[in-house]
Amino acid sequence: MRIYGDTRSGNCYKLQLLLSLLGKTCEWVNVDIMKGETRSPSFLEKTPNGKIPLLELDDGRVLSESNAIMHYIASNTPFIPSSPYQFAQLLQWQFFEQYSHEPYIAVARYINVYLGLPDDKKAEYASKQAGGYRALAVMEHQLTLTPFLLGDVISLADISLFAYTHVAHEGGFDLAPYPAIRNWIGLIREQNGFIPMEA
Ligand SMILES: N[C@@H](CCC(=O)N[C@@H](CS)C(=O)NCC(=O)O)C(=O)O
Repeated sequence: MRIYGDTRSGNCYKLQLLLSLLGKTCEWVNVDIMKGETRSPSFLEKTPNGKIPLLELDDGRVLSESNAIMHYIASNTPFIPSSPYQFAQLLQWQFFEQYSHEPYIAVARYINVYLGLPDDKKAEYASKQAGGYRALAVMEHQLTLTPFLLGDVISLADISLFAYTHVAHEGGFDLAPYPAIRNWIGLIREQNGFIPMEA
């Protein structure tokens, strides 16, 4: 099993963090998105959508989409709740992450960290702030009620949302007004097997 990824990408870090929390390892193949390596013919042959992370199994089958890959890696572990309601809540947070959080916070971070906030991207960067803060408010609401997103126990929902939330400042987001989120970030950092995102 191998993962094609970029260590600065939150979507890829989700998998590195999950594997480490589970005490598992996996071959890592570095893909440089800034050099266009996700658009090379050989990579597109593996995955026509041309995105990382990509999981490749030993028999050649592949899986894309970070949150789907997490379900494969964590199957039959406590990171996926067995109750149907809690399982649906897990999906709820992962769909929220992809539609209401990542497109704002991760994209603002990409414009700043990867592209260096060029003048022609400043308007797009600014346009991401309101949506990002809306997503943070939704998380803050839940995390004032429960220590983790699904309740008392860490799950894939927390890993999916931790990836870009803990580096939200790199997209211009100030976490100071979100004490419950900051507490939750601390709880995740205290988990056995936690590894930081590579700079
Ligand atoms: N929804 C996808 C998003 C994947 C994604 O946007 N990956 C970015 C890096 S974080 C990428 O591959 N960008 C390069 C490209 O689009 O060519 C997931 O969760 O895996």
